[in-house]
Amino acid sequence: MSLAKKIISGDRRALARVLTLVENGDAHSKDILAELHPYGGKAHFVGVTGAPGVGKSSLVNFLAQSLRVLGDTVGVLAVDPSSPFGSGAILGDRVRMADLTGDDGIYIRSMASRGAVGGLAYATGAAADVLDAAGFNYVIIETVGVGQSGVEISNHVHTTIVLVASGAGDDVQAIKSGILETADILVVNKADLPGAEHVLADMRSNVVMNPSPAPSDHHAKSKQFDGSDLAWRVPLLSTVARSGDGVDLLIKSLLQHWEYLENSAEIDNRRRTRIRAILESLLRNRLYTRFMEDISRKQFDALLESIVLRDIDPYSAAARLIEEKYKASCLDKA
Ligand SMILES: Nc1nc2c(ncn2[C@@H]2O[C@H](COP(=O)(O)OP(=O)(O)O)[C@@H](O)[C@H]2O)c(=O)[nH]1
Ligand SMILES: [Mg+2]
Repeated sequence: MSLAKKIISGDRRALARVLTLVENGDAHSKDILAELHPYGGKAHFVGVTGAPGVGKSSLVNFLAQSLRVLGDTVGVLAVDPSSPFGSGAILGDRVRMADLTGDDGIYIRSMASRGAVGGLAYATGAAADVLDAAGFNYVIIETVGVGQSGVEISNHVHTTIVLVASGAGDDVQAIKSGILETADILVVNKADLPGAEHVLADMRSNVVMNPSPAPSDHHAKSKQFDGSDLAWRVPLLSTVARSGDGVDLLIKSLLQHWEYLENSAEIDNRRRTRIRAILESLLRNRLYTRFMEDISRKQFDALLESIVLRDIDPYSAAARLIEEKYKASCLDKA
């Protein structure tokens, strides 16, 4: 039986093997992903993002457990280079999940950025697809909310949960980095710490007033959907991820968001956005790789040196390389 078939039939060892292949950008993963593709498209992809230390891993663990208790199967990908599952602080969270170890309905995996062809975002997207094809109802991706990656995750999931924490001043940081705008659900974690009320009030006045954009007219019409409640109002929740307080309401919001996505046909938009992001990153990578294969190392290094010596600027150098390459490929054809 092929690895893909094994995964579909529920073989968790095959799943682990393929995720490693995907993570390492192994050449075989391409064929396996192709074989798995027809089986995907059913899972609810959920992104959990926020600054390091806000409690993403803790919350994801409770979320996964609670969904599992409700009868769903859950795959978790932790894309947090600073605190991968299975090492250091996260070990404590794993111990808390002990009652679910050995349960095939829950699967946790940390993703490392090393060697991923097409970058971590691509590897994560592919890994999420594998979990989807494996039949998990939910695929939860925990990502570190700094820089681009936090914003990027919203292109890869159906529901984005943004965490801020009371106490640490993370809220200000998150607002600045533009992450809050990507939220479908906003969570103020560490509600047990002093200052929670202040952060909640701050969030309430800053962001909750802005509903998600309504889905495009095209989809709304094709579904004959009543336009009255097309807009999603981002709920603002508070949690204590250490104890699991508030996770029940978070799950309620998650279910409501899924219902909104399906009723408004926004789910189609999000699926397309996700697939477009994957396709574009693949094309970018393939084209770059092919381009570089045809450039001699010597030529490249010489150009690099010219830029360092300020004989030429990087923009002109790139333009020159591209021009020369296409001239050459036209000559090849002639
Ligand atoms: N007081 C308090 N501490 C929390 C809460 N949630 C998480 N923590 C702690 O905050 C630290 C960082 O949590 P973690 O889940 O690793 O955050 P991540 O970096 O966002 O994944 C850990 O020591 C957690 O035990 C909470 O609701 N209240
Ligand atoms: Mg974490």
